[in-house]
Amino acid sequence: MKGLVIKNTGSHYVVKCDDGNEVNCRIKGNFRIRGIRTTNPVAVGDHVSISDFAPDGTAYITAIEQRRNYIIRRASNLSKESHIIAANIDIAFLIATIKEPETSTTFIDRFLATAEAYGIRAVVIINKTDLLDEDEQQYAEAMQYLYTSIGYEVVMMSATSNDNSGIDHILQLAAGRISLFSGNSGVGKSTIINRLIPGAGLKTGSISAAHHTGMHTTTFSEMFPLPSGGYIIDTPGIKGFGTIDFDKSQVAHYFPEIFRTAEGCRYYNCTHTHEPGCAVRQAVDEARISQSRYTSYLSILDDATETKYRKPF
Ligand SMILES: Nc1nc2c(ncn2[C@@H]2O[C@H](COP(=O)(O)OP(=O)(O)O)[C@@H](O)[C@H]2O)c(=O)[nH]1
Ligand SMILES: [Mg+2]
Ligand SMILES: [Zn+2]
Repeated sequence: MKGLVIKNTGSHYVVKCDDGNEVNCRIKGNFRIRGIRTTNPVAVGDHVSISDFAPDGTAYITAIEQRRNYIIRRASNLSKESHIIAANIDIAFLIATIKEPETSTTFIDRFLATAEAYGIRAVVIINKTDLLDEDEQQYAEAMQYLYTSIGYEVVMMSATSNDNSGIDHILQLAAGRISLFSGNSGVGKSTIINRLIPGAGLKTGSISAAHHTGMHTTTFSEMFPLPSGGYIIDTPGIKGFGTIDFDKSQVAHYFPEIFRTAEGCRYYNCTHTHEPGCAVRQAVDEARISQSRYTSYLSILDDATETKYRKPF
């Protein structure tokens, strides 16, 4: 029988079978996927085959279909092992806020660059617009303009207001798809999911943030079915995609406007930092590329490794 993994509790998996039943499954100890060192070889979003039931009522996952993509984070800063957060994601929503808390543009840009690297469509949600005074509202609109002009969809909304337009917009984007919700603690992820899925009953509000910052955060993922079809992945304690090791020569590929502009650079391997004839730096000087995006590019470049980045899928 075949099905979709909708929950990962660490020791077992819940598989929604094609016949509609949900089955508790385990994996055999020696179940490994070649090429990945991971703490969990199976993740939510995986399409799997399962065995007949064992006498105790559980079944075993016997095979995983090829993934279109998957997102990982390192199990800990020191570890070479990765944790797969989710597989086969269609769309990634970044929930950002101008205040309470403030989401930095570096955080947004890292998220967007990582989504580009994974080949996952990304949407920016600017939530809590009800809190903004006139200046802050203008700042939010400037952000919306910036990211829209690069090619990203931006939704402005207030999850706690009666206005449904933001929620409706997300519903329309998420229908029939597997969606990931990311963002810093306190930006309103759970509040939004509760409105998308009446009855989801996610806890909201003052956060056990302290519990979510440690290296050893338990990372159980769950997918919630949308009434309109599709699933939303809630990843407690995960701020974004986690760190991926960018290769220095690839970073510019993940900033669409920098990548486009780099065609005009004198040197094909221009890093857009110091080279003469750099079209990117000229565009920053002339404000055709935003300074904040360029700063984010430099900060990712700074962290990136010289070694070749291997696409994890
Ligand atoms: N004023 C305002 N508060 C919001 C909005 N969305 C969420 N909140 C509040 O922000 C706090 C954190 O929300 P929560 O959904 O738990 O954030 P999460 O940590 O991202 O899941 C809660 O007190 C929510 O009621 C909004 O649009 N406007
Ligand atoms: Mg939450
Ligand atoms: Zn350049």
